[in-house]
Amino acid sequence: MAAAGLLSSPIYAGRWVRRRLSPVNSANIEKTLILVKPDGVARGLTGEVIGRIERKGYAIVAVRMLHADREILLKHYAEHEGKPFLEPLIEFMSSGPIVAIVAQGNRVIEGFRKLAGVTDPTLAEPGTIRGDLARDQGTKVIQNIVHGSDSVESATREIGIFFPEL
Ligand code: DAT
Ligand code: MG
Repeated sequence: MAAAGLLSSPIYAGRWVRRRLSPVNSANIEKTLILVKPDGVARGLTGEVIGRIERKGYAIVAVRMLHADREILLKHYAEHEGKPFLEPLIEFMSSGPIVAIVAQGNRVIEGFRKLAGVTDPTLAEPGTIRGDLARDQGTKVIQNIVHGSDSVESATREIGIFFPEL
């Protein structure tokens, strides 16, 4: 078949479209760890956060309320070892109960990070959890309502910390 004929063949075009859209349109079911932080729980925003996850279409597959201790938080935030905000972060995260959630869906890791908005709530877009519900408190650590895993590796590791039975 001549090159032009090959390109216009539906089979070839179908392959090209599938390759161009990958991985966006290919099945990529993931799980992510979400935490409603002590500020979110104290303000009664747990239901709001879960509602936004569900309304987006992700499935909630596990939920647990706990008061995290230093040991579990040092494990969870191991990537931030040595950073100046680690101590205030651990103090804040252990200051009250948190709600740990596992959500599942196609590309949920990236999708929940978009729902959450960027780290700094002053800069997070309106429409996001952090942009709508949090603001700069002038504290040493940024208080921003939620945590969401940032990669498949982090998600697997973090789910193992909060839900060892899964
Ligand atoms: P994210 O939660 O958006 O993934 P991160 O993993 O970089 O952000 O940091 C973990 C948390 O630590 C973050 O939600 C808020 C706090 N934090 C991050 N950077 C900070 C900074 N420069 N000063 C104070 N707190 C910070
Ligand atoms: Mg992070």
